[in-house]
Amino acid sequence: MKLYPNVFLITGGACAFMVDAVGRNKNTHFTCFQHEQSAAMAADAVWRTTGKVGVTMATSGPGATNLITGIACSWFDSIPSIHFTGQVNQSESRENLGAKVRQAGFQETDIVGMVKSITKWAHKVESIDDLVKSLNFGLIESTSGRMGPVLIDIPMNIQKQEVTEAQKKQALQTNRKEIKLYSKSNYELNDFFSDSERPLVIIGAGLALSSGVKETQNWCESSGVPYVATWGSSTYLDRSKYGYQGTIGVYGSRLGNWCVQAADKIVVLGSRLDNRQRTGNPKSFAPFAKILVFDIDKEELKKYKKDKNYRTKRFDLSKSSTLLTQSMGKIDTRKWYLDILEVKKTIVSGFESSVAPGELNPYLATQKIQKKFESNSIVVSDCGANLCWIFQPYQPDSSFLFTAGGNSPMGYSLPAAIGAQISNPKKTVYCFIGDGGLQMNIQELQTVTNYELPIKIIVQNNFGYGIIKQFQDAYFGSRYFATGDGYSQPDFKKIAEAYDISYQKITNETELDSFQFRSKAEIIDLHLPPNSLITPKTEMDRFIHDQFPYPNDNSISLLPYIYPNRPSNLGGTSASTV
Ligand SMILES: Cc1ncc(C[n+]2csc(CCOP(=O)(O)OP(=O)(O)O)c2C)c(N)n1
Ligand SMILES: [Mg+2]
Repeated sequence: MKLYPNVFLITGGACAFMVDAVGRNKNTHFTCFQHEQSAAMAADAVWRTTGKVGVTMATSGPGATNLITGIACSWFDSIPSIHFTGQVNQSESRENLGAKVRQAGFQETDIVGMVKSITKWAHKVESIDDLVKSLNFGLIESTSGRMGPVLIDIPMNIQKQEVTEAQKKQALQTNRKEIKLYSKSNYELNDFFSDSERPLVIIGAGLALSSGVKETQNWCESSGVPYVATWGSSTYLDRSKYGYQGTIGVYGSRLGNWCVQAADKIVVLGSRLDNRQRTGNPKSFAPFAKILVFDIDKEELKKYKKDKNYRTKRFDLSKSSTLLTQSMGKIDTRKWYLDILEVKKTIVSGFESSVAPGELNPYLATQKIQKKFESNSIVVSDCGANLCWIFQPYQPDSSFLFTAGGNSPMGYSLPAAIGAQISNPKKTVYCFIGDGGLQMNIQELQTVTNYELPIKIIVQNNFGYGIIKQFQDAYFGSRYFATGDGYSQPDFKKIAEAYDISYQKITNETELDSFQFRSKAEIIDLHLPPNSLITPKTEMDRFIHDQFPYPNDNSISLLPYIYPNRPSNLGGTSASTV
């Protein structure tokens, strides 16, 4: 458990002392961003790509509040990160006045109060002693149990104080207090699956973050239990293995979803099964199955209390070896595999995009570009249709692909790619992003240029907010308010020139086939048809395996089991569509 020694920051009056301290310390460095949001997103990416904890610094008020969207990315995906904000001198603070005024010191803002609900721990330090303790506590808190971000707010007068040698030692102390967590081994999986005909394991990001994927995959392969992944975990898997059946959820694969819907026993390892997985109608999810969920977070498990099909176990998945004590070898899954193979044959390849012949298909474009990746590269994907066009057709290879799955803000992938490139200087980093997303953090192109980061930025340019347009097609009579009507974009060639970044445009198959990545930073402007769609996709009130576009009116009949009515009859209300 280590802090990454390069602090991502924007300076300001209230954090100037600590920025100066980082600059003077020969063991630490800093990188200047153009927006604090980006600094926080980049810090999030540091942990995802190195396992070291990313750090930001920001000034009080607007600097601190700008961090929030990035902090939320770490919070929802359980990623450690530490954020230091400067605060006004204690003597100038509101607390000193004895009155509940909005603000006393210039730019004084209660950032701790604001981020309480998106951090594991947020604390305004009261003294230099408290600061030293907070550093240790914050690091432990961020990286233990269900991990997440921490914020430490430091008044200027405390920043100015000197730390003694003894205190320094204490601050750098890395011995981590083990938090005791439920690691009982008792052949749980074997017992649960022993009377199953169609067992399935769902591998979630929680298992991946706990480094348990490899072991679990081995267990599944040797036990004959097929398995599926969420998007968050899929990149950690060896997706070329026999037992792997694909991703699940609203934007999951047809086969993966079919497996969930047909299984009779499902074990879930570290997935919170949110509405991207189960849709807005959780009852329509795995209607034939008894489901056993393992999770470290007891609040996540409370969700299932009222559903008799679910059993739950609070469990630290970093101890998954104790769970997977031996391969099962008890039940015969040959028939189950035959069913799966049969369905695999029936299912259309999946990327039945709406584009006309000769136009660029966003799915095939991903696969072609992927073939040009350097080995062991890092790939970051953004938000919207472009995210689906990466995750859905992604082929097994040596790259590491990630996105901010839970928060999914437009504009994440550019700063995240910067964080990944700075902390992995020897790797090639590819940043995929929509035309809309690029405009959310476009200022960071200057960071790319300033630090000469050779990031390849591929703009999946469909000239609009594609994912929302598809939603408007389905439910708003194709009225493209604020997605086509009102939306605009600059000429990315001119943008590239302004930021002194190399530029290539790809508008057809020939150009796609022949282009080569250059060695320095570049923008590759991939022109896609504005009407490119996300396929497959589960629409409102449908089962997850019953995805658009509908191969025939009876896609449910793909199942060799008698199936309940569509979920609209199951009493659900919330949509899960965008
Ligand atoms: C910061 C932020 N604002 C708004 C949204 C809602 N939203 C999700 S996707 C999207 C459109 C994205 O457009 P673009 O980046 O061009 O991606 P496309 O769907 O066209 O591939 C919007 C507005 C969001 N996720 N994040
Ligand atoms: Mg777009």
